Amino acid sequence: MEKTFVMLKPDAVERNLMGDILSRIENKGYRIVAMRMEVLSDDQAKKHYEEHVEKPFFPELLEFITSGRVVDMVIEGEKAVAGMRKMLGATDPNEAEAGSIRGTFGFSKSTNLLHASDSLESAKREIDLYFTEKEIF
Ligand code: FUP
Repeated sequence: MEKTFVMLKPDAVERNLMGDILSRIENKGYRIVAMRMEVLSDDQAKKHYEEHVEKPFFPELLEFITSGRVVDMVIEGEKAVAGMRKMLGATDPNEAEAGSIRGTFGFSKSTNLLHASDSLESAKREIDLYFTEKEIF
């Protein structure tokens, strides 16, 4: 069993896609072991996206990710890290597979609905950023 970190971004919440995305995750057989809605501070967003802080698109990313409610989640399941990335689809929704979440609902590379950890190491780091050990049993 693996745990991975998933975040519904402000566009997903704003567009009322939470239920649809959560049911896809549950229907896949994954367990949502922790979940919280919040508005990220600039500080939290910089920690989350530390690998992108120097990138040219970072100011736009920071503005977007702090612009509204997000939903932080820990998802558990067999091979859940790679499985969730597959369900997300490519970063650019125009290149994402048609059946993926981004391929189905997304239309912009910068507002692409959700985040999921890209490796077991990132999953551990990101879960630790958002949840305590006690919350993710
Ligand atoms: P992903 O892991 O698919 O979420 O994508 P990345 O880690 O490469 O990028 C993180 C976020 O930065 C993306 F969700 C959207 C944003 N981004 C841009 O806005 N422009 C880019 O050219 C690349 C990424």
